[in-house]
Amino acid sequence: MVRSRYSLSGKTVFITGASSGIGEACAYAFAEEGANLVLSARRGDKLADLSRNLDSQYSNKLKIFIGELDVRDPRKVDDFISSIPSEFSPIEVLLNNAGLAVGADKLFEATIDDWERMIDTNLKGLLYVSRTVIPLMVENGRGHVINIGSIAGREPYPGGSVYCGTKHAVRAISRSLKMDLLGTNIRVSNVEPGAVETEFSLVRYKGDKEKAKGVYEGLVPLCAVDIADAVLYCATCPAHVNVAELLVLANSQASAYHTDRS
Ligand code: NDP
Ligand code: 8X3
Repeated sequence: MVRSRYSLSGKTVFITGASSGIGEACAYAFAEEGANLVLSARRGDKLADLSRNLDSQYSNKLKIFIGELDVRDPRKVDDFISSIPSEFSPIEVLLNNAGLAVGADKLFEATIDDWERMIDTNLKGLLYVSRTVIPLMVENGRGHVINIGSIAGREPYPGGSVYCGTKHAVRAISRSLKMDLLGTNIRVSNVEPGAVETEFSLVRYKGDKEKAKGVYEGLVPLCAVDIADAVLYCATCPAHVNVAELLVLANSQASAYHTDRS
């Protein structure tokens, strides 16, 4: 038997944090499916490059709307979503991907500013975007919310108290949201990557390239495309299937604490 796939051709996918890493890889993956794209992040120059590359790769056949959006500001989230041209309606897939870790300090030594950046982005930002987009999906009777969680949402590790806390919250929110949406056709998936080599560690270590490189030393980590594959799998399952949670680790990683660096 061949797996039937949910078609995304001509449907709209809205990605937060599309300017690099997993979000960017997902933009390419959804483009390959023929989806139209709404791409947001704070770095507009990166989005413009991405949009140009997609236009040239797909000969301007896809509709792409890009816009700068800092998900930490609820008013900007509302304004951004109101500014999406009507030709992109309805939004079929919302990929809540924007997120970051800042620092890896012990809880009692970390700075409040680092905590606030993580909580405001990973947790509150995801909530603001979801609160604005999901009513449109409910009205339309269809949709799929895909949240990027993390192995850190299952296993806390030292130096990760607040980052792990935000990703545990994303997991809980994903599960509650699905309960809230029972009776609609809307799906909710929580995709939970292990170590993926992106700009993530460079951001976490505030531009320290050596420290960032050290995270992946000796490992064969995941790359962003591996997670885009997992996201696409969730989004293309037949409409009666909801992949609720998907933990994806590199073959060299068994848990947050067990990695093969040989
Ligand atoms: P990157 O740093 O490469 O990408 C993060 C993306 O989030 C960027 O596009 C960035 O865009 C965006 N972003 C950050 N802050 C904001 C904000 N306030 N508003 C809007 N966009 C924002 O890292 P990844 O691709 O690895 O991270 C993507 C997601 O995957 C995150 O949620 C992360 O927690 C999660 N994850 C990553 C893992 C990893 O090992 N890499 C493992 C598990 C989960 P810009 O700076 O332009 O705003
Ligand atoms: C990122 C993965 O384990 O570095 O969410 O926190 S980890």
